Amino acid sequence: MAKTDSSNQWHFQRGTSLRPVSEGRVAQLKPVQAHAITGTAPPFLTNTWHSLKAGRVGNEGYLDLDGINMTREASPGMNALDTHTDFFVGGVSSLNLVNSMAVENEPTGFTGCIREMVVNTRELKLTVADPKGGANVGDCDGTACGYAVCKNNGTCHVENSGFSCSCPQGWTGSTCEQSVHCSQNRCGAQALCIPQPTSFSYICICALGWSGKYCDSKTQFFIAKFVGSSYIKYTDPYYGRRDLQHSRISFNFTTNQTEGLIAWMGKGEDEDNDFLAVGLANGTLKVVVNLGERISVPLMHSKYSACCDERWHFVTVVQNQTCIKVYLDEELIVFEDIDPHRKYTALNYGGICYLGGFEIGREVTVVTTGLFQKEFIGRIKDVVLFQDSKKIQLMKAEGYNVYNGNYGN
Ligand SMILES: [Ca+2]
Repeated sequence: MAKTDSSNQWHFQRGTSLRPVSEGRVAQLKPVQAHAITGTAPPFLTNTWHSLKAGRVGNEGYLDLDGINMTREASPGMNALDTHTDFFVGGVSSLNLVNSMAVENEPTGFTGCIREMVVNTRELKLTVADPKGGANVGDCDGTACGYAVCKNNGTCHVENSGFSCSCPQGWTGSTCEQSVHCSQNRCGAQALCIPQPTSFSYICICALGWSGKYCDSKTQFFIAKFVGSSYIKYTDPYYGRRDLQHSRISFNFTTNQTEGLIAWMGKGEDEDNDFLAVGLANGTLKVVVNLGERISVPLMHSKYSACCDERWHFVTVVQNQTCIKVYLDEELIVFEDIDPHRKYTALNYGGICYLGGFEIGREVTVVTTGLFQKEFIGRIKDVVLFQDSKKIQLMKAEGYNVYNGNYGN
């Protein structure tokens, strides 16, 4: 890919700052998107911003500059890229680190401005506080109107005293960060205000352990009720000593819905993360396990309907390397080897277990890439990880919009 005409090659050299230098080869870009906006460097002397996207789909690498796309096939034999290394932007600590295959001439650092650096879906904050380190980097904009100072499509104006934002309709605050419907809300400190534009009003969504219209009453429970847009994020304190080749999760649930993600063991941060997921799809139990590269297919068993009857059901999922067993109401309903080649055998779930869904604003369909359609509505209790003798303490987790389900509805 590097041996193309000179203009394409320029794109590349700029593109090399997008990926970990230790990987060396351009064609090994991640199988998902990375994009950045660069500008003001020769031969682009126009002081305008340019949009650059680079990535890989299958064995095709692509590069897109201001909407003009260039796609080439990668070298054969590449099927994965480990990007869990340091990311360098604009240059590296030592130019000796740059693999000679990545550039045609001597490597040099980037001169110009870079903003909106997004890797997969996560933006790298190019601020003083966020990166691990850096040198010789200054503020680029030079005015108080830096990149994305005004939120929600507000327009920034430079003022003598700094900046001001003109906010679009429905938004207010000095940086347009607040919905007008929430500008005078009564939600307590343990709550999020969610604007309801259709009713010109708002609702309060309570942090785990709080309840009431304004989230000002403390609550405790052992049965968690998920009402929609609800989630619990539990961090496993014993993760460091777990045997990740033999994992297990069990819980009780009840619902009247036919769709919903019940439990997701895994960080869910990017699509390379391992996970073990349990939920409902079309009214039946669905289990999906990713031990690496998403090579296994979802496991379902339509014979045993577990939904909609509002009765308690007991689920246990056991992973012994690549063998997965699923028990529903103490009956074995799935027993499958998801990868006889044993390419990946450990569930590296990062010590994170989500129940019911993900953080507010992170849609279940997006995070699960369509494996599950929506968040869980119903009740969950008795969650046990591995062979622990105790249930996890729900009240010690992080969560929102989860309420006391101990009694009745
Ligand atoms: Ca793994």
